Amino acid sequence: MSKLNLIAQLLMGAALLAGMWLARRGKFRAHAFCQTSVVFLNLIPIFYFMAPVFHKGVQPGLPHRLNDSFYSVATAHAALGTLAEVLGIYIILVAGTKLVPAALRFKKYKPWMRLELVVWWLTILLGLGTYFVWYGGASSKANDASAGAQQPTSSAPAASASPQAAPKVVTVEISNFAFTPKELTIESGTTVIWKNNTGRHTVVADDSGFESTVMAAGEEFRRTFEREGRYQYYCSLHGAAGGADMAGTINVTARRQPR
Ligand SMILES: [Cu+2]
Repeated sequence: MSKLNLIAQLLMGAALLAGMWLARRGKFRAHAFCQTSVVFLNLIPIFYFMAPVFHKGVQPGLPHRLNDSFYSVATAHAALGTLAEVLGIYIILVAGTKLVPAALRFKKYKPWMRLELVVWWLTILLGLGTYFVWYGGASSKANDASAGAQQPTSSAPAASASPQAAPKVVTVEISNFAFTPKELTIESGTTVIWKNNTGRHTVVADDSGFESTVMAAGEEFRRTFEREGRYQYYCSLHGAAGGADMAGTINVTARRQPR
């Protein structure tokens, strides 16, 4: 979805440049159609993809995590993108309709339209930045990290060990937008370590009982489960409470062997 949006945004940015060229050629009707289509088409990815992702993944970290590029680039992109979209609709209303009262209308089209094009393209650049911070660079780094971490992990006690040697630490791997194992059963007193191998993810309990920060590749989050029960959790960037998409479950059973 993020890749599809990236391609769509680049195409729309290119269409706006083509539309500018149409205006220069004096083809104003085609110009108006082109620019108007882009501004309104862009409402679809905004409301169906970007706004929900921002709401779920970025808003919870604001403003205290703005020193992390994951939050700051996305926030700048969202702010400038909102401006670009609102300004675009305003220009369309002034230039193409009589809905805007005289006092609020501009008379010189060119400076406003140029400003809009610049703001729009700056938004695209910040969007590219967001894409690479969120989905790009981190994953290639993570591949190295997970390859290097493979050997020490395999020597750790396995989750399926006999009751006599009940493991006190169990690992859940995070990669390919999934938690592995997705469902894990442990004895109470066991510590679960979530190891993030690729991209940025979080571990958030459905009942808010625990919550990690946004983890970069190579980072981990741990929690010791003392109470028996069923703990559902999800990644706040790629999943949702109730087991949707990127989510998992920890079942905590009674300790089989008293100390
Ligand atoms: Cu995730």
